Amino acid sequence: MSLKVYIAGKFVNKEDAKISVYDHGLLYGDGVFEGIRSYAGQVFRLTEHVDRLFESARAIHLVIPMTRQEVAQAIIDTLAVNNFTDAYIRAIVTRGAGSLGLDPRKTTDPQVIIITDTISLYPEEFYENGLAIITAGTIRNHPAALSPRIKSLNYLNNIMAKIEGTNAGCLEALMLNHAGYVAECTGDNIFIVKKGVVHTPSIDAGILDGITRGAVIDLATEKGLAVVERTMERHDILTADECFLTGTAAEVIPVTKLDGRPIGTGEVGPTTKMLRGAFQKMVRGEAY
Ligand code: PXG
Repeated sequence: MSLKVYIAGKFVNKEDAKISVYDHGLLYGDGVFEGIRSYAGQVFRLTEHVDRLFESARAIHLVIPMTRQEVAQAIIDTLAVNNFTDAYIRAIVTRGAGSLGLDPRKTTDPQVIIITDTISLYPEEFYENGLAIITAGTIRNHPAALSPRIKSLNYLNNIMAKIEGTNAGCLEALMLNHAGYVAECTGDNIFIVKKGVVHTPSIDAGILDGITRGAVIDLATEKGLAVVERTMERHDILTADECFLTGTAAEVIPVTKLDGRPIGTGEVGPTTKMLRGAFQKMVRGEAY
């Protein structure tokens, strides 16, 4: 049976899920999206993802032609028609088809698309041994140009940094902000552990307000750890005891090397292991 995609209020076979070549989502990257997971039949933090989708849309002056409840229900229905319990969900809202010009007023019918598929994770060895990452020369978008808080269809900033990582043989790359401080990775937020305290860049560093980031801050706090959101320098990572990334696809993944230099002992640390284990239980609704 073919995978079903939600588009224009209907479920259609994957091969038939198509939008106009005049859609400004394609022509200009004019639109927003979300990457979401479901575990054991439950969508993880669905309300937060739907809220962020609507906030991203609001920030780009795009009116989603559905209510939050309708979008949430469409996500649940898309999982159900595909019989998925553990899946990756991509919700997309485009500006809609228009003329060959930037003006969003010349577009009609924003497209709401929901794709669910199986998730491809980082290979298991990286969860055991940690990722090696590099610092990309490409800095994160200046918040006054395109706020990194918007999950927009224009990911070129991150893609340029991702290419730098790939060329250096790394699966992720660290991005600094316009002021030279640590921002985030191309598709993940970053944390360090130093002397038992968890540190992560604050949202005003110009980063995506990651939903996994929020969940891990809650989790660490519940486990009695102090969590500090602050301005961070690359120096802080190079001198940390532990480092890890958080993201919908990655969950909690250790980083053991930055720019060829081992972080801490160069092995996955105990706090990272504990948080990863607790996160995996939490998302499945198990006691952690
Ligand atoms: N920073 C950026 C720039 C992201 O794109 C995160 C942090 C983590 O946020 P969440 O809310 O997921 O904890 C992201 C999310 C992909 C992919 O296909 C990337 C993301 C989400 C889903 C899929 O690489 N990035």
